[in-house]
Amino acid sequence: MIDVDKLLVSLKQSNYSNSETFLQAVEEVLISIKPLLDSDPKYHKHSIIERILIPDRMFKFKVTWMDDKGGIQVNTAYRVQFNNSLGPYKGGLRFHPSVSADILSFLGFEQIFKNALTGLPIGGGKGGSDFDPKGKSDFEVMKFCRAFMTELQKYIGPRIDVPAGDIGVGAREIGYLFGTYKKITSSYEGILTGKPGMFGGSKIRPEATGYGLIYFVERMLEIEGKEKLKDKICLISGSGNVAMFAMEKLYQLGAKPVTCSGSKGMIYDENGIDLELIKKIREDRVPLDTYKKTHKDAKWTKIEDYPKEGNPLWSIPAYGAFPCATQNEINAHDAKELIKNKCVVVGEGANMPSTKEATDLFLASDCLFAPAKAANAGGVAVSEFEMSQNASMQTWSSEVVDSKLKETMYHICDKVSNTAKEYGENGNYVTGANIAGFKRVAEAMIAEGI
Ligand code: NDP
Ligand code: 2IT
Repeated sequence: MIDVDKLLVSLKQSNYSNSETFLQAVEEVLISIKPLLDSDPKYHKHSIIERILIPDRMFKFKVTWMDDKGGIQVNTAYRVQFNNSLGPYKGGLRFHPSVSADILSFLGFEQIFKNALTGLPIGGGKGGSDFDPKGKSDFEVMKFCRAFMTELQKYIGPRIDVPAGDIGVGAREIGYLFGTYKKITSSYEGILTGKPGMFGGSKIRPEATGYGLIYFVERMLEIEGKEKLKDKICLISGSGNVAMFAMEKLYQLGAKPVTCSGSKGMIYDENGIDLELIKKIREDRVPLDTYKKTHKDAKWTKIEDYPKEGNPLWSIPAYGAFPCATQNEINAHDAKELIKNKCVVVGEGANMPSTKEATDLFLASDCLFAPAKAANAGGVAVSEFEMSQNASMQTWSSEVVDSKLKETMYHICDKVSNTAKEYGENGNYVTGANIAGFKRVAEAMIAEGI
């Protein structure tokens, strides 16, 4: 039998001792799959846990580029190829100053199980750099992307590893990265997803993570016998790709998102967030508090004015809460506030936005909790649809992609809910997601041998 507690203690004392975020993700998975590990000795016999915790490989490389003033800039970059038992490594690229081996290991590890949950043939990976696109000119971003891809192109390929976007990497960056790959290799291939449409990008890929999140939560509410989102007040954090399209889908369903945020602060607009304005703010790359100029009733709270215990965004009474910014953005205090205010559902758009303590509080409460690796899988699912379209030189319509996305999210939700029931944890979607995702990868690892 696998002694999960002993394993966690030894991991914390091992080479991973400085990988706090990675260990947080590992702990959640290992604790919740205990019922599965105890039910069948084959996972122990094939050393699946020991094997799955170590990435197949991790590249670390230097990116040297020239800024607009002629100064030489240096960044550190990585690609973690975690597990390809189910298909080519697949996962986003993050450009943010906080990027480190620890952060990308956590994201790559989560991605294995998320991708498995989609039921599609994709393995898990992640990459990125500590480069900050904020405040850089388009030309500087292009030069960074050129230098970054000059190295990354050695390791990727349509059947090897297919990166996409994540924080700080959107259509502009993907366009430059794609252009560089093409220039170096002379090959016009689907080596990235989330591409602009003119390079073979799928319809609905920009919308997919946000829309998928809301489809998942819609289904979860139905399964759990709760009221639909129509007419309900919702809280969103973040104001990037995932946040914007989660808000768009909420509006389409008749709900009212009243908050959004960024790294400098948060907006609370009781009348409902003006989504077109947020899109314009993002497009023009201007500060989020620009919103206040035209919306005098809205409240802007600077991050410096947040109370030290937590984020005031989560203290606003609402039916649904959708963290769509970054990891560990909901702490125990925030979770208590949401629970106290009788929030009915928390749907994680970002990757691991709730701390371990916050997750435990949600699971012990009446608040439904849709964990990231299930609820935000819509983005990577449509990325796989993009790979399919590229491989067969086809272009699917928005209607086709959207209906396949919805079907996929409903299917994941049903699978997670049924798996939780099967292992005696009815309503615990964390256990359901971890067991269902792990099982699919483990079966493949056993079948392929060592
Ligand atoms: P974007 O770069 O488009 O937006 C990120 C948003 O989060 C911005 O509003 C940003 O604010 C805010 N943010 C980022 N870091 C911090 C921080 N440390 N503190 C406060 N706010 C922060 O990224 P995405 O929308 O693509 O990604 C958001 C989350 O969703 C991430 O966790 C990502 O891993 C996850 N995700 C993304 C998918 C995708 O398809 N894009 C798929 C699945 C998950 P500001 O602009 O001020 O920095
Ligand atoms: O976290 C994620 O799932 C993503 N950033 C999207 C990955 C992808 O390959 O589309």
